[in-house]
Amino acid sequence: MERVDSHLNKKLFVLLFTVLNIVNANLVHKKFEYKYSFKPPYLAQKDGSVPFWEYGGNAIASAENVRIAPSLRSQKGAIWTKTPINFDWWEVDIAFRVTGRGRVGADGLAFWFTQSKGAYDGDVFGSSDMWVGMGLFFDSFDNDGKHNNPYIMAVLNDGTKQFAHQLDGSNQLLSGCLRDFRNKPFPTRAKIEYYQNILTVLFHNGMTNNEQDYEVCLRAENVVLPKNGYFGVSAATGGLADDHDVIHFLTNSLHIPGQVPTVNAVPGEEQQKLTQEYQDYQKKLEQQKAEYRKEHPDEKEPDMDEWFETDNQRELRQIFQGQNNIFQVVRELNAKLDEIVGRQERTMSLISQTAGGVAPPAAPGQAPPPIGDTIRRHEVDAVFNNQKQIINSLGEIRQFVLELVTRSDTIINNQAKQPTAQVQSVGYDTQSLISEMRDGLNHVKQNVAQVAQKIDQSPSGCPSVSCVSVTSVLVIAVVQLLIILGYNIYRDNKENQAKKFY
Ligand code: MAN
Ligand code: CA
Ligand code: CA
Repeated sequence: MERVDSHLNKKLFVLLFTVLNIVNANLVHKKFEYKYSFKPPYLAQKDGSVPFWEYGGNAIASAENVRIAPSLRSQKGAIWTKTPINFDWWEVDIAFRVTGRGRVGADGLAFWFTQSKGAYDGDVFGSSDMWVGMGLFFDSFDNDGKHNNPYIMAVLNDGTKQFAHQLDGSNQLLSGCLRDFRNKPFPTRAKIEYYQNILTVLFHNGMTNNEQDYEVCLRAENVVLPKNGYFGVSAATGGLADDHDVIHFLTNSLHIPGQVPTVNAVPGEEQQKLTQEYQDYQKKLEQQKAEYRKEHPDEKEPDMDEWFETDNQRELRQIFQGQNNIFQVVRELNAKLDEIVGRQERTMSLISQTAGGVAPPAAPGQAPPPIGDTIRRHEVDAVFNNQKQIINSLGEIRQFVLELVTRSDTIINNQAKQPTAQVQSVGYDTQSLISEMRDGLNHVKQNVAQVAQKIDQSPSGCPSVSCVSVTSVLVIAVVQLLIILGYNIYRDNKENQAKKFY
């Protein structure tokens, strides 16, 4: 019961958190801070400078990225904002690539927000130790041999602590997560948010190019960072080396609802500085143009149209981007569909297994196999066929029985008509013969009795006429009877033999 309650509480918490996030997202005002950002194309200018940033050590900036530390042994480099920030809360999105040919690389990359700018060749991932503020370290190399790198961690410092490089800062970190960020197909990304003293780090593992694929790495409350600090990125290699490239650094200031700065509220002094900066850049550009013309007097004035895209080019680019987006969406849908199909197939096979016997997978375009104890089409057909066969057999049996009946009827009739048939075991003639014999014998008996009576009535002594004795008469009668019986048996035998042929 308690477990159910805690589960429910967790769910409610997640729901509340999501709702709060949505409400926050709708209310928090974001402003892009170009002076604390860099991105391609034209990330670095021709002279190699990155506007509003300063870099040093082994760092090299190009039009496409800033290589903070190259894949050579013992390199250190860093890039820092020129000016401190003038807002309290912020969100920074950095896209970077840590690449190297080794199975293990080193040493890693650091994102900084500190009270003052750090060094360009320091001891902590290429920048200064004993910093005041926060360092977010992407530590590739497992110095303490705990098999827990690459690791991402936030470390706070009040300027008093030395970073324990050999322990990978394991006793100093505020919070962190174990994530691989080396050699990914797309740039890895981190979104670092500092809003109302809550520090949140989201990480994108670079396995897709999808903006939605961030996941939480760490979240810490009651974090106090310096006011008006500097942003920086540094990197270092050691005995092992990776390339450490930052592709973009995009800063947004975050403003609590009701405290949103008015758009034109640029202080006069600031405005003047900006105008001055702009004019300086313009001058520099003109100078460079003049120098170029001097060096290449034969060359025509470059066609300015080539420098900018035409309407058609822009339209084409937009179409291309739109198509790319559509392609991306279709690919995601495809992946989801594959996942659904996979799940369905797994469920089907599980169900058919539990129902007894594994069903064959459905061929594409066919109906999926039936589940549970429902009957299948081919089984229905088989039942119908069996039924048909049974009906046919029954018809044949009926026919056979009818034929048997008629035949037996015929036989009975024939037997009734034929006096020799076995129904009458004794022949008709024999019966009449026997009754005739019985009658004859009775007649003989009567005669004998009459004779005996006459003898009794007559005076004693033998009659004058000669007479046959009784014994002789009886012997004659028995002989007669035996002859008749013998004849009868002989005839029956003959008839039986004849029937066998019939
Ligand atoms: C050497 C040293 C370490 C470093 C590793 C990995 O051992 O330079 O400081 O972390 O190589 O590069
Ligand atoms: Ca390390
Ligand atoms: Ca470690």
